[in-house]
Parts: sequence; C-alpha cells; structure tokens
Amino acid sequence: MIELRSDTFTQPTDEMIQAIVEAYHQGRLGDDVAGEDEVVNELQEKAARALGKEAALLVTSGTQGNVVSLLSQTRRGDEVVVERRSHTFLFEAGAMASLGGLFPKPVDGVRGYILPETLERAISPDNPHYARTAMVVVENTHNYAGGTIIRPDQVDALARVAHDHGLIVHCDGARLFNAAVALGLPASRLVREVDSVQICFSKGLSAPVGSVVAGTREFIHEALRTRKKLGGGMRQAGIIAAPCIVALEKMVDRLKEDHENARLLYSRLAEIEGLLVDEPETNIVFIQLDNFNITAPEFAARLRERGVLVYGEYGSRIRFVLNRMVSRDDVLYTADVISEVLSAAGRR
Ligand code: TLP
Repeated sequence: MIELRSDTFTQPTDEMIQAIVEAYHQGRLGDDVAGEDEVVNELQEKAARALGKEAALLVTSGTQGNVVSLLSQTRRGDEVVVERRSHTFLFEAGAMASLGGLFPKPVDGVRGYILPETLERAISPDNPHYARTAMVVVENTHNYAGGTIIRPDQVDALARVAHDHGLIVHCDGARLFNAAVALGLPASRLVREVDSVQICFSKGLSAPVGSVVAGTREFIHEALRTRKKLGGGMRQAGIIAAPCIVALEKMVDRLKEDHENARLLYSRLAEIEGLLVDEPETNIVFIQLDNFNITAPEFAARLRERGVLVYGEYGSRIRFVLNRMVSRDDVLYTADVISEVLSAAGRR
C-alpha cells in the first residue's frame, strides 16, 4: 500500500531500533522522572541547541507538547489567539479549554499566517469585560493550509506585535524542520523570536514516538510540572529518546526528497483538467474534488482499491502527505490512479 494519509505512518529506521538496543546495553536508561535517563538528557540538550533555546523537555506527542506549552504560560480564563484551521484549535479535543480553562479566539490567516494587523485587532482591551489575551500560536509549517511555510520575517513581525502587547508566542512546529529544510535555514532561525516551540520527531523524521518543547529554563521548569499533571512523566524514556536523536541528527536533510515528491505529484495532478491542486511548499499536497462527480469518501475508497491510502473524511478536500515510505515511482503510480479515478467519475 502507498501510504499518503500522513507522515505519522512512517516506520522507524533500522538505525533507530539499533539506538534503542545500544542505549539499553550501555546502561544509559534510567528513571526520567528522577532526571536520570542519560539518553533523554542528551536528546533534550541537542534539541535545545538545534532550536536555539535554553532548555527542552521530552513529551509524548505533538498534542501534549502544545497543551503543555499553552497551560504552562497562561492562567485559567485567558484568551489564546489561534489560526482558524490550526491544529491547536481544531484537532486537540478542545484541550486548551477543557484542561486549561483557556478561551480560544480563532482568526483567519493568509495561507496559515496570522497577519500582524489581524493579531492586533484580535487583542482584547485591558478592560474587565474581556478575557485577558495572553498568547498567540503560530503553526509552522501550517498543516491545513497545505504545509505552508511561515517565513522568519513573518514570524518575527507577528512576535513583535505580540510582545508589544505582552503576549506569549508559541510555535506549533510539528513540521518545523520541513520549513527549515525548504528555506535552507537552521530551524533555530524560525523560532528566534518565539517564547516556546514544540517539534515532532514522529512525523517526516520517522521516529516512532516523541516530541519536545523548548524555551527558557523558567518555562521548562513549569512545563515539567504541567507534563506531570497530564500523566506525561515517563520512566526509562530513553527507549523513546534514542530514535528521536537519530531523527534529529540523520533524518532532517532527507525531508528534501519528500518535498521533491510533493512537487512531482503536484505537477502531474495539475495536468488533470478541472482539478484544483494547491502548489506545495513542503511535503503536503491538497486537492479539491468540487468539479468532479465524486465525494471524498468515495474517492478515498477507489484509491484504496488500487493500493493508495488517503483520508477521505475532510469535506471535498483531500490531503496527500509525502513521506519516507513513498518513492518517486509510487508518486507516478498514484498520479495515474487519481487521473483514472477522476476520469471514470466524470466532471460535474
Ligand atoms: N497532525 C496529524 C493529525 O492530527 C491531523 C496529521 O496527520 O497531520 N501540530 C500539527 C500541525 C499536526 O499536524 C499534528 C498532528 C500535531 C500538532 C499533533 O501531533 P501528535 O499527533 O503527535 O499529537
């Protein structure tokens, strides 16, 4: 099967599994709640350095990283400005509200980017009628806008407005390295002006589990307590951290291949008359089926019969996420299958 549902489906590499076994044999695993897992400590130091932050903390998932970051830097009843199609707003089971007592204030972005003037308008006046606007979240790359890149000058401009108004800036960098590689910049440059950042090792970077949050030592001190409250304090967590170190050191550069494959898929799909295809900036390609006589669930079912997996439950849009398990030949085959399925369905 050709797996295009998400880059979260990537399997670990042999080197990652080796790294777990070696960590165990070298006696480097320990109780991480006591701070004694050497592999976790190594990962946290390396991730903090890669992100240009004072400290980092291993968390179980991207969602936990975002929730830990939000809850550690706000008070109950605070308002958080989020892009309308962001993961923190749509896909975290309402955690910021249910667990943090936070009030999400969704605003429209442009290709996922919250314009500084949009943020400025969204900040509530310091008046007892309003919740205190405490934070803004930047998602980079922005998943639902199509893996779009928020450039460093854009992040900086947004952060400037946020900081001028006393807001904290959090970056949901689940796919931050995709943006960094595409721009040819170190990831640290993309988060220079943000207060906290969450990155995932379990997406295109292919680790089986794990994310980190990074920021100041003070933030990480608070994040440790929040992670504990969420049940995220883990014991011999080096078995999670070891593959994450391989992901950080060995898997970043190859994301370029996923980006090339995304462009190849785009160029083939753009040839299909009537099909609306978003031009990819990284590893995500979205199409819209509006002009064809087929629903998204039917489309996903037809593709599955031919060995191609996509999610079919997001309205008339279909997302293809290029990843290490998908080769150039798989992309060419997928484009042919899509062309045939759409031609059989016919135009609306
Ligand atoms: N996204 C998943 C789904 O939940 C949509 C995917 O397949 O893309 N931030 C962003 C921008 C994400 O895309 C995701 C995962 C997360 C955070 C959450 O990461 P996990 O799944 O590790 O909790």
